[in-house]
Amino acid sequence: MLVGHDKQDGESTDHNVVKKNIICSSCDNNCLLEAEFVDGELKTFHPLNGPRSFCEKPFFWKDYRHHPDRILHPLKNVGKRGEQKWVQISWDQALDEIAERLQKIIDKYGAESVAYSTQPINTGDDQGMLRRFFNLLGTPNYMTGMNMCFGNTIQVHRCTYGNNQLADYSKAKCIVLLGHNPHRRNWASEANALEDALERGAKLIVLDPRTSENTRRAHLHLPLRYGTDAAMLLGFINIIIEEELYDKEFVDKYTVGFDQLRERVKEYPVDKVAEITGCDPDMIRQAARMYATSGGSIIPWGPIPDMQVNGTSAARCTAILISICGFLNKTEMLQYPDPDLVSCSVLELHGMLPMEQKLKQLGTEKYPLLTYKGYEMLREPNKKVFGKDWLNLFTSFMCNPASVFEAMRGEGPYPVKAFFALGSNALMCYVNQRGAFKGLMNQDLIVVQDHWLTPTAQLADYILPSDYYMERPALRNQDHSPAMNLQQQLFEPLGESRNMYDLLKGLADRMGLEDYFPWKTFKDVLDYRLQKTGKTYNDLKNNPTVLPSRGYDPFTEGFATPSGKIELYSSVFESLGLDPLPYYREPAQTPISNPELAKEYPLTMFVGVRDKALYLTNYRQIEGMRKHNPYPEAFVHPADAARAGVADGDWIWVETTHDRIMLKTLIDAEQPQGTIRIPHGWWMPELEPGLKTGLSGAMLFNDAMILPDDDWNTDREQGIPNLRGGLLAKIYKADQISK
Ligand SMILES: Nc1nc2c(c(=O)[nH]1)N[C@H]1C(S)=C(S)[C@@H](COP(=O)(O)OP(=O)(O)OC[C@H]3O[C@@H](n4cnc5c(=O)[nH]c(N)nc54)[C@H](O)[C@@H]3O)O[C@H]1N2
Ligand SMILES: Nc1nc2c(c(=O)[nH]1)N[C@H]1C(S)=C(S)[C@@H](COP(=O)(O)OP(=O)(O)OC[C@H]3O[C@@H](n4cnc5c(=O)[nH]c(N)nc54)[C@H](O)[C@@H]3O)O[C@H]1N2
Ligand code: SF4
Ligand SMILES: [Mo]
Repeated sequence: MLVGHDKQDGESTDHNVVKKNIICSSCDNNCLLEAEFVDGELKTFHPLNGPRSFCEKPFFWKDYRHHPDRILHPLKNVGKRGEQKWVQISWDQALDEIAERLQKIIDKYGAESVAYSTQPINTGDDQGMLRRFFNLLGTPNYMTGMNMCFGNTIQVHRCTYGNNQLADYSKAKCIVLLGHNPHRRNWASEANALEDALERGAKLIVLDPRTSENTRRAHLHLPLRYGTDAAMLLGFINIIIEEELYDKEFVDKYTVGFDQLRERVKEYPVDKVAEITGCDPDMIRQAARMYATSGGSIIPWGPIPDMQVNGTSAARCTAILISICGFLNKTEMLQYPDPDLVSCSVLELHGMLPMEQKLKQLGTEKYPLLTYKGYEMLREPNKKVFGKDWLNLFTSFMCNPASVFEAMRGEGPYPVKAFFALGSNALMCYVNQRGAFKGLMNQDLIVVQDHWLTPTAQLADYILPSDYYMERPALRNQDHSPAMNLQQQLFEPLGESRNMYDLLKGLADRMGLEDYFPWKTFKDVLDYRLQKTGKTYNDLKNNPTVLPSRGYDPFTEGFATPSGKIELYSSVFESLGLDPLPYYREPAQTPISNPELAKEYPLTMFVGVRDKALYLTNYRQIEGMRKHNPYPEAFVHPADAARAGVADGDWIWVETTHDRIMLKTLIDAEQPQGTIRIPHGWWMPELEPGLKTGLSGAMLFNDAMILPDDDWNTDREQGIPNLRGGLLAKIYKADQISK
């Protein structure tokens, strides 16, 4: 499409300029960008979200797409597991062999012996096809690292008001950031929305133990102790109720359980909260008042309170604050599935997975909330309000990853013997990495689809090459949000790389499931999803965003909860034997709960502060990105460094009661004394692959090595591992031997 002729300095240059919209998937913020081609070459990107800038990551597309390490052909390991004896084979051979081996495993151990891990936002883009395939195969054992990131919060939102809710920065008069720290190189479009809100005069409250870009400009900065967010929010609720700052009419009309809530939060008077969090009581009062009385506040979702032992309670507290202050559907928008689209949940065919198999989902007994079982009471309300059975809000109906790795090691109720990591660096994106490693080593079949020989891929039997996001069309709409974004395909897939749909269809065709995969290409699936609109993907692809034709008004149509109201006291939690109200409990490993241990392990750990130039476990092979974050860095306060005898730039061991990893010291006076920052996602692709190098350093550097998956370190309700506070560590120079 010719959109215009550039004119420069009055001269006609007659360049052919073509613009195509994409959903940036260089991270999971998914900024909408316009890719500009000049004379057939991709030259630059422009933001479509507004005039502000975005981050540099998409500009590395060429280095990424054409990187010599990118896997462009199917590979088979003909040696022992982890031996790296790779031979190139055809897609047909790979699919034939995988299908045959998979069938043998199912015949011997049952379909539930197959587990799969993915990343639903920016890698798979599977449009319901991934879970469709595995549901038809008969296994309930789906998992994703996103359960630690948003997935578990959505589950809490749905139990409280029936669906996920998202903050609307454009309407906010006051913004509360729970640690969460958007800036230009960390979720740029959210950072832009924050910037706009602040320019309009919105107030900013930041709860963060350390100083950051956002604490510096906050109207109130509460430097709370790591891992105490739930206590702080219980304190806020108590103050707001005590001082009658809540919206009484709203509470009376739309909520249930207010009296029980009032009684519960009385257990969190401000002085007690000040003691738990280490913050000034007057500042806590001021923050609670500012939040409740602004006329429209938001608490944008961030993953910081998600990954704490009180993670579910913290998420419950935010949902309760939003509700009792009457901000729901004013500044905090309740989401719903687009009624005009064939829903992902429908495509997933959860109904085809027999109930008997659903109940075999690993972790169901211990952590039912995220599983099929946890949905029991929500099923009818979802049918009634949204007209959908088995409505998957992002990571719903998921097993517990720790239980899967256990079963992979042969320690579960039944064995897991086949594992698929499709767009997931599964070894590194959960916790207890050594346990995950042992589980992977005990598999009969591992299939990975990725761009790189990741540490997970190094353990595979088959690696299948994936297309890059700019090499495929996309229609981004999942059932937790009605907005639909579209992406145009910029390039053809390189080499033999293929879309995940082709892989799934290839297996389905070989395993007697071909009738359920009638679409020839991925684009046909997108057309199928759009069929109710009377439009095709091609008709719509020039629009970056298409909004649904109608909305949803919970106040007249009801909330998709068992009571039809906002459940401050959760009946779903109660039915599952969980505390229906939020609470705070001190984690097992803090200087308060275990002062003896703290003598030997004096530092409180938190995993966080994302590396600005990198994204999770990715990009370490891209030189232009890596040069800004060359090493995994531990931030250490000068006094703690002096006590441990380490200097800036020293390699150190960081040891917990679980294991130890090696990091480089970055002495940082802004890191609170007695605490240490652990980065996530570190391996070094420049190291040889294989067991000798600990899978290119993953077993030496990655945070998941020192994080246990034991019950004492997980959230009680959803089994989410704790990464923020509540774990103690000691450090020593890497050339010293631990006692
Ligand atoms: N460049 C880049 N950007 C990214 C990513 C990346 O890898 N690289 N990853 C993306 C992903 S997947 C996510 S989930 C987001 C995460 O991004 P954010 O939500 O911004 O999280 P972090 O940057 O890890 O940490 C933010 C702040 O939380 C504070 N914090 C740590 N523990 C606690 C605590 O217990 N309580 C409170 N209140 N604060 C605490 C830290 O001190 C830190 O200043 O970033 C996204 N953006
Ligand atoms: N220990 C620990 N675990 C964590 C976290 C942590 O801080 N510590 N953070 C959590 C958070 S916030 C999140 S969001 C999750 C993220 O979990 P994941 O999203 O699973 O993490 P990534 O490391 O991005 O892994 C994605 C993999 O997909 C590959 N990939 C990229 N694009 C494509 C594609 O188009 N197709 C295919 N097939 N593959 C592709 C990448 O190379 C990479 O290997 O992890 C969570 N897990
Ligand atoms: S923040 Fe950067 S990498 Fe992430 S989606 Fe936006 S432009 Fe892409
Ligand atoms: Mo995340």
